[in-house]
Amino acid sequence: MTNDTRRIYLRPVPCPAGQPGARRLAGGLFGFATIEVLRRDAAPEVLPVDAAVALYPDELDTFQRFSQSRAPLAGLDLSGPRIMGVVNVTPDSFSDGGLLKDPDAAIAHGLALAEAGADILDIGGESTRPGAEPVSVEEELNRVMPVIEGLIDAGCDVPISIDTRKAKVAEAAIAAGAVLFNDVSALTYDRASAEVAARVPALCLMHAQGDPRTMQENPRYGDVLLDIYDFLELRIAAVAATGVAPERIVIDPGIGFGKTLDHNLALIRRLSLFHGLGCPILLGVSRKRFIGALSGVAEAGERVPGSIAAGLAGLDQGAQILRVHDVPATRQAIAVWRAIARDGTKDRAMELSEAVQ
Ligand code: HH2
Repeated sequence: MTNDTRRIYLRPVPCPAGQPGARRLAGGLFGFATIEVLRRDAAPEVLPVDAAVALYPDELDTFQRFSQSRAPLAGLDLSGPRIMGVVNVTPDSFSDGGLLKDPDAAIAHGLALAEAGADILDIGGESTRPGAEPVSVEEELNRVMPVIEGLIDAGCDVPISIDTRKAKVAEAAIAAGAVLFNDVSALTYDRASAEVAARVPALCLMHAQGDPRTMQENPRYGDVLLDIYDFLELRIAAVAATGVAPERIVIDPGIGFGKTLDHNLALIRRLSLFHGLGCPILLGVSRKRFIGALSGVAEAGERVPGSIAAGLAGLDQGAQILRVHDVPATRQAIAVWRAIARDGTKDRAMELSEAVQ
């Protein structure tokens, strides 16, 4: 954490890509014509892009990262939003623990999510909900491996992600065919993970404050958005130094992992800040506790509408991947959202040629 009060942080403010003067944001559906300048010790300020570029020449690389298209992640094109479908093979996950009691049920669920439009399947064998107890490597392997192997044997053509903090679990999953190592500890939990990450096609670095057992007790930040930016920046650099090309990294602010309601909302509101790190952004809001707090819905499985509202707010900030339990509902929401968002992405030449026809 730098906590440098003089440091400036630049956030591209998303707008329709067709807006005059807009540059395309991370090669996606949106553009940006203004930049919000954030500091730890001053109020935010919004400037036109050209003015910001002129004022902050040292930040040229950051400006370039705002507009660069993101490389495909494990073969997935990221020019539009992607859905990561959750398959929790745990007895205690906060919203679906114990539902997939045996590997066959989990495999069938994964195949159903793929059929319903999931672009990636995230298989997890250890709950990281607030208060969760860790499980052993052996237990986690026993939970996830039959599911990963079963999905691959069943001809599942959707890429598989392994949601684990443990190098041995990631390694076995990758050997069986998983292509994304989704580590909610950003490789800080298990020393051996860096070596595994160097060999995996794609890696998700997520921010968490503290351990699941205690993380919700009293989460604190100087500035939640800027602290997490600093953390992810350091983790990307550390991982890049071990040989992982930045194009293989996806970043995630870790909604609900050591965060209060206000922290979660601040992160979603200004999520586009993280485009400055040059990696695709993954957002996991699905059914989480903050949605219950905002809506008064105690039953996690009934938080689908709130999850979609929060997910679409993330897409409005240019997030590339939504991690969700409810794939069909999310897919429907994205289809409508996308048709509305897309209007602004026509380039001027295309609009003019349409106008003369
Ligand atoms: N959230 C959970 C687990 N893994 N991975 C990423 N990258 N981002 C997230 O937000 C994220 C995650 C928690 O959700 P869930 O898997 O449904 O619950 P549990 O940890 O109780 O199994």
